[in-house]
Amino acid sequence: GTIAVPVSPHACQRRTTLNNRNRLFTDALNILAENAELSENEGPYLAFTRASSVLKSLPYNVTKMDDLKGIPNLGDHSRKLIEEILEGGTCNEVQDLIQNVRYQTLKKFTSIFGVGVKTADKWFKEGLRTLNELRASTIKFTKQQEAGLLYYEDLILPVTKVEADLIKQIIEEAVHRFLPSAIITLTGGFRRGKEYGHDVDFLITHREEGREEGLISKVISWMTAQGIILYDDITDNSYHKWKYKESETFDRFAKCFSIFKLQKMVHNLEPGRTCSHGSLAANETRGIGLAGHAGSPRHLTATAAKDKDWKAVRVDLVVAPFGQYAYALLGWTGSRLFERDLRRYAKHFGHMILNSHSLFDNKQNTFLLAATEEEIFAHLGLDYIPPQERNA
Ligand code: 8DG
Ligand code: MN
Ligand code: MN
Repeated sequence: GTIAVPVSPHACQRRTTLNNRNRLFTDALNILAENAELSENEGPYLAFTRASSVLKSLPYNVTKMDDLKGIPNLGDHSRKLIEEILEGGTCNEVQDLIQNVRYQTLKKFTSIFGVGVKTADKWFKEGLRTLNELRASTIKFTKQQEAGLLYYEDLILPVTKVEADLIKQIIEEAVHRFLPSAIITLTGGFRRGKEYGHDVDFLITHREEGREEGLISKVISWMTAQGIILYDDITDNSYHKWKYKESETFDRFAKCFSIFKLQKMVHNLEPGRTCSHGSLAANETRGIGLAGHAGSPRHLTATAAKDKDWKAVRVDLVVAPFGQYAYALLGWTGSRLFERDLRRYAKHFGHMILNSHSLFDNKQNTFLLAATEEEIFAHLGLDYIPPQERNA
């Protein structure tokens, strides 16, 4: 017979590739997780996210409840959902949710760059339901939200690996102008092997620590002058103000949340045909085209034109000093649950504090240096998990 290898309850102790054999269940669980997140129910959000994640890591298709024997992170609610899907192919709670107006509206609003759950909920409670209602309203948007609405139709399109590699070349050219031997690494989902992403994440460093200081504003200024940047929000490095013992989700690196204007390489779409995507929100504004400007006083519809030769793409740039590079790389590669469980594991099992800058050992009262991700896993007493297996 086969010897069952126990499945760890920690995502950072599992190997999760992109080959998800249980999509039917994980899609349903992700919808429940998303709904909990949109209702700011942190407990259920984590429970459904963990349940989904553990199923993603299984090397077999679940075909009967017996297949779930000994699998951690599956509560009663999640098990019931799996059972219902095994019996009838769908889950009533999920079917109801995807028809639910609040769920649909909050999902649409939070898909706008710069809009979080609290803001989306506020707009929903004010009776707003569509993007055009937002655009026509008297709401005072942040600069980020204005850009989010302006480039909405492009930003909800998946970014391809080909586009990510093209953006990498553009950034390399810009960065090397100011710092010739700077190292630029593709992080986030693309480093985990994904073919599509919602944005493109980059980490930049230089072997001579200190040389990276001030780089980001020079690079963004130059690219802005080249007409490549549609939006940028630069944050300076504030690590010096940080109490190192905090394990915050957000780091203190110099960074830029931006929107690139990516020139389309080939015009391979027939005239009048748009890229296919199933989003309601996209359909809602489609057809406005340039004429849409008349009905939208604040011109928040720049990407509605079908025949434009560029695409707006979200890009995150992060600059790390070389001594923190391995920690930054680990922190920016994700997935989000993998990161969360790494920090939780460090705290509870290693009495250590992990963040994207460092690892602090409470017992030895010292920072543990690392030049590679492998060394960080070793400090934590974990088997090394390569990026392609961090899709938790
Ligand atoms: P996607 O873009 O394809 O949707 O997937 P992703 O690449 O895994 O997600 P992401 O939202 O781009 O986040 C990439 C990693 O960056 C993720 O593990 C969390 C990490 N990260 C930080 N700080 C911040 C931050 O301030 N904002 C965001 N969005 N992500 C951050 O370490
Ligand atoms: Mn990303
Ligand atoms: Mn990102």
